[in-house]
Amino acid sequence: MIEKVLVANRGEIAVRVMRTCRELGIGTVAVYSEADKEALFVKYADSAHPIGPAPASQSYLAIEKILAVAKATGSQGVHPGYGFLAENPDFAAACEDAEIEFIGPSAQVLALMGDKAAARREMVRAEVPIVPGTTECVASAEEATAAAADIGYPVIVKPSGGGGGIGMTIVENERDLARALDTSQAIATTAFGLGGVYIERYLPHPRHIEFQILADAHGNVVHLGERECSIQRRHQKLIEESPSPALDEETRARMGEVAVKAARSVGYRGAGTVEFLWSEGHFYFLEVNARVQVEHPVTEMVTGVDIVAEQLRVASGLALSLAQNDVCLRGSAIECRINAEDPLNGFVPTPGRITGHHPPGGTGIRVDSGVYSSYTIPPYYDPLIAKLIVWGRDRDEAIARMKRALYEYVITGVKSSIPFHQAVMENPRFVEGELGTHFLEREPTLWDEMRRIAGSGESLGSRLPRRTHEAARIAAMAAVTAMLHEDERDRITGESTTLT
Ligand code: MV4
Repeated sequence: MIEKVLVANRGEIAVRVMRTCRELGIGTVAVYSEADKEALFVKYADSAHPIGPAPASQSYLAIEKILAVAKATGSQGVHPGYGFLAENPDFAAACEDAEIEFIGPSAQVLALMGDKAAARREMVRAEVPIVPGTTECVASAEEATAAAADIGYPVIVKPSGGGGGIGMTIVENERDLARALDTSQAIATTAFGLGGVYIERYLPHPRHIEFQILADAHGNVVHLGERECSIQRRHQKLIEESPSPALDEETRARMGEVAVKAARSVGYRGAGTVEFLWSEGHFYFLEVNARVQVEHPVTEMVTGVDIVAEQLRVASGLALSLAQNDVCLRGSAIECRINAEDPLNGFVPTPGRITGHHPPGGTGIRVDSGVYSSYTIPPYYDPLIAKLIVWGRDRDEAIARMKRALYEYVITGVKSSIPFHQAVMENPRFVEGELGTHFLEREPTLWDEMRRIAGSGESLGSRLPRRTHEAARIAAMAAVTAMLHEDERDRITGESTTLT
């Protein structure tokens, strides 16, 4: 097994990776930006090394700086977490050149999966169903018009060079196609440096269902069931769960086999996710996420498998610790992403000092977080405070437990998305499992429900003594005010004191 790992990431995922390293007796090395000096992951690591200013381009994306620390510390592996360099083929190749294990798939597989049109061609070859559409980028408006006429409107134009919904344009009819093509190509060029776009049939209100897969270098590939991530806002997932309420046992087995086939066909290694859209009883391959994902804990809760531990085994050349027959899905898990943002004010980010952090506990609760009481959330990165994950024997038990956990969760000093999650847990369509990628747009009453919940004082926090930090601040202010008064009196009487 690898004995020392550099974690090329920050926040909760850096802590998450280091936790497994600690259990396995693997040494941990953190790298951090100037904005993260006080972060939990820096304190957690065996050693921590500054790599530059807050902007990610000068720190968490600076390949040479990170590899210099890896070499200097004798790290045998680099774990990239998610985001930043996680799916960057140049970084994987640079690790390989430096003879350091990149904990993820090969540079070649990363490059293939990063090219969405090429990935679609691979899937056609492997007989994996894709959304009907082109498997090459369209070169001209004429080509696009002909393709869209074949596919049938509405269609969606997608950049081939990147995901996350950036530069995607929905087109209702032929009249709007040429302009949509221009728009998508322009955004794709700016965002990804590649202007190529392809066209798919647009599915109006699909469900987002993804399969977790694990693959080793000995030909073993397994899946750990699915996650449903349909509740999202502007392509940011907010709530994820496993299993999906949409799938029966037979469909799950069929899709799982397809996901394994997809991974096997490209020579995948490590942990990955095969994304599908589910619409009207059919599933279609969307893309592969070649990394550990934010929402991986829901899969860990229903399978009992430590996905990061399997990544570390695979990167060390070992076989997976389990075969498909050993995978057993038990109960139901839900994850709420608790962000530092104000859901009642357009979800604006609310970075700042967390004066109090009291996470929930008890049966079936997991909190993955990179914060602590008195920590200041920097404004430079994504505003995730914590992932709250619950497990129950069935979905109803998981929902009841999530409500209980959200009642217990106390975060003071910054606004959080907790009221949003409380409103969703009360929503009749959510409770029925009627999900889709346009869930929020179709539930305009969620905001009234949130206001009601926020105003009702129905939280443990509202019952606890007033914030001790607040009390201390008021006492300090009172003391300073008293001294200022004293100073004023002294000025008048001609004496002097010094404020200390
Ligand atoms: C789609 C789709 C409908 N049909 N593809 C958005 C993020 C990326 N992972 C895939 N996305 C979608 N792909 C087909 N063929 C619907 C979405 C989608 C979406 C698209 C445009 C604007 C908002 C959206 C919100 C959720 C999902």
